Amino acid sequence: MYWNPSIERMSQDDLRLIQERKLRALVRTVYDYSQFYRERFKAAGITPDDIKSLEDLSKLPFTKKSDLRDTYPFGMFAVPLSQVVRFHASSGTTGKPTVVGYTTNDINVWIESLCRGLVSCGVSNKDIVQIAYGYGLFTGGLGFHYAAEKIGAAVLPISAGNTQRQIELMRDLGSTVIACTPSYMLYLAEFAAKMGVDIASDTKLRVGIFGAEPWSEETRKRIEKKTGISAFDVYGTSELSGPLFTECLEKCGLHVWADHFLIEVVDPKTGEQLGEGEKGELVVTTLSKEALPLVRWRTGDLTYIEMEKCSCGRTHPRIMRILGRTDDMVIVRGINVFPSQVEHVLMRFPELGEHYMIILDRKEDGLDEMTVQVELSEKFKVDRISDIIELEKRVADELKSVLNVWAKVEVVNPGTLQRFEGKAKRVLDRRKI
Ligand code: DLL
Repeated sequence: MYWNPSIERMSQDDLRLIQERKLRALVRTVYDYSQFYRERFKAAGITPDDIKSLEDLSKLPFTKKSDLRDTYPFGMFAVPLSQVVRFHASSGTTGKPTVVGYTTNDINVWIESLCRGLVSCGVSNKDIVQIAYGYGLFTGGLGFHYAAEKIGAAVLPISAGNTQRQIELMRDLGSTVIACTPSYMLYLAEFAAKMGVDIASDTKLRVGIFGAEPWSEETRKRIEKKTGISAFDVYGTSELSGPLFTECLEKCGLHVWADHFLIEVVDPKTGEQLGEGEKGELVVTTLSKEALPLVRWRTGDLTYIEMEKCSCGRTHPRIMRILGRTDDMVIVRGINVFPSQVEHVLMRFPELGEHYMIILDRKEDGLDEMTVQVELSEKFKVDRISDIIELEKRVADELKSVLNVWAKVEVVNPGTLQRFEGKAKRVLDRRKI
């Protein structure tokens, strides 16, 4: 099933023509209407006439989060505020907050993109969609809300949190689809079990659309096994609009709607464009956005691109599951460690639960120490403390072989680590405190 079949299955040559036409128009518009971009282009010695085809894309300068912060709140907007109909904002955990704005057309493009995604995950007007992403300044709740309504599904706008109510309403109303962070889904499943509700047999839930934070293939398998649902990945960022790109039923990458977004992957250090299949940082140019158009936006997210037509029939390029962020990589004893690598290892041990925390300390001798706390699985019963010690050693050995750095592993009782309703925070870096 498709939402917009003629576009979703359009030939790649035709998509390319659309992209080239829109890219030329974008460059002209931002040059004419945004002082920020005009100055950037001038500094790079570029005028709109230099951008004729997609091959010219790499001549354009990058934009990044620090640009949005430096020009807070409206310095990168390219329309007068009278044309803005909505704002979203980030909390600004690492500095000044950032504000994003949308025209009516921006909202429509966002909804259109996510409608295509919802339908590609098998969601239809027969579904009841429980939206357990936060509503408000975060884009997850409202993004899913309008798209699910547009396809004619019944929306349950419960937002994140209030976990007992989530389970009760899921059971009583017969929600068939849930949208939330993967870590919140794990918590919901655990909470339901404590209430004596088995999501697989006591509810009608059949599809979950999970994103806003990194998660692994192993976590997908665990969610599906625990709840009996089919779990799909969704990616987006507030600067690009919000949740935008999802997997389809094939589950082999997330479709990026090429009529609205032009993607590249670049070497995070040098900024050099990388080829299809090569891992690097995702860079996105928005082809339709009006209020906050982004030229070569450095997302900070690591992935690779697959151009081949998907077996679902969609021709648009795919990005693979996000492998991590350039800035959530931690350096431990000089070695680069991504939290997603740690999750990947932990989830391979059936004895372990899904909740974990990475703690970084600096010892008196100046050396870094990494501790990985992870819960024992509820199902795994231990009689002797020596079993735990042996398990900790096996996990530490496996982490060492994958990460190349030693981590102290502490297996803790189920239910003891912090749970998250929104984005999970898995790293506590006490070296900086
Ligand atoms: O998280 C938008 C969103 C809402 C996406 C609901 C999916 C579902 P921000 O708060 O601006 O926007 O955070 C964007 O979250 O740069 C990634 O690092 C991370 N992220 C988002 N989706 C995924 C995903 C929303 N599927 C930042 N896998 C991005 C891994 C993700 N990381």
